[in-house]
Amino acid sequence: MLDKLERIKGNLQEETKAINTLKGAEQLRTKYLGRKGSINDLMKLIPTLPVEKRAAYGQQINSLKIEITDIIEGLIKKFSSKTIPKNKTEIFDITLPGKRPSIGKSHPLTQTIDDIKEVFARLGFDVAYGPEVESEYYNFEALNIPPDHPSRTDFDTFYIKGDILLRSQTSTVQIRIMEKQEPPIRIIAPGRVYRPDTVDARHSFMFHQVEGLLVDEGVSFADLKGVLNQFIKTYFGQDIKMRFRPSFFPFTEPSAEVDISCSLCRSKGCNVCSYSGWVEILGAGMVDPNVFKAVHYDAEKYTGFAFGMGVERITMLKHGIGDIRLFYENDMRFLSQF
Ligand code: 2U9
Repeated sequence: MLDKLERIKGNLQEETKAINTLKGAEQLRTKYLGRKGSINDLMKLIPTLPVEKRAAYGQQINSLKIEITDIIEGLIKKFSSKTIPKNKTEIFDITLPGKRPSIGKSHPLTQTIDDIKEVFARLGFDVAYGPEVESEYYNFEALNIPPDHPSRTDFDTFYIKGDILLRSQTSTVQIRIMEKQEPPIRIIAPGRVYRPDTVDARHSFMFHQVEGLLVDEGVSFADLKGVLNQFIKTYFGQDIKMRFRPSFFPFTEPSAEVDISCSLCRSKGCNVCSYSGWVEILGAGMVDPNVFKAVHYDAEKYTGFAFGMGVERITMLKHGIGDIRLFYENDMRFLSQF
């Protein structure tokens, strides 16, 4: 009987040398410790022994079982730690929550354009779009910009071929709408514009504008102020102040540059407002009668106002963004903040 125990132990030690996988170790456990395994076979022999020998024999089988268990458990542990990283499916935990797909969001410039559209939609303005490749006529002539104006040189405009160019303002859209429609007109024109500026923290060769135009009988400068005041208060905050400074644009007369009280420092003074408490956000004025002449509107009957703003500029002012290039780099560390 003791021989048998020794033989089983010897066999196990031999077989152990050939085991090099988790599966092999588990097969060994079944063979020696399973229901039909060697240890159970030995147990079954106990009742056949003389009563006085049964206890001692039982103890020897138990000791052998403990020894075999130690050896096999050791093997299982050894190959488990090797197998898991190789075969990841074995550690797949089905109780873990699933991976949430990221939903994405609009670009900050799109958000600003959407906000602007919403304010002006409430004031009755439609949205109009037009081509980015334009002619000199729509970009300059119809807007009363004379042939010798500096903005018409190739330092300030991207010419493609002959009089074909990349539009430098979205006013082209308003001209096209006025050619097709009689007043009343109430539109905003958002879109990309192009100017050959050297790229730096404040300039880009392409940026976005929103321009607005309202034409009807009896429109006054007071209407312009009322509409812009409404926009500024809704977009920047009810406590923000607005001021008009006289200016000149070929397409509006009279013209003004419009400032707001600095929303970043609450007019206390910071480097964004150059410690003046005011920042310029747009240009505006009453449509010049020469522009009406170009689109065959009766300038005696109709008056109108127009305004234009840079989308990047007002987004930077609202959020305190110090570099325009951040908008174009597709860096999620920046974009995901909005
Ligand atoms: C028509 C007639 C007049 C649009 C206007 C401005 C003043 C203006 C600048 C703001 C910052 C351009 O992006 S910017 O550099 N725009 O100052 N724009 S009035 O006037 C028009 C538009 C259309 C038919």
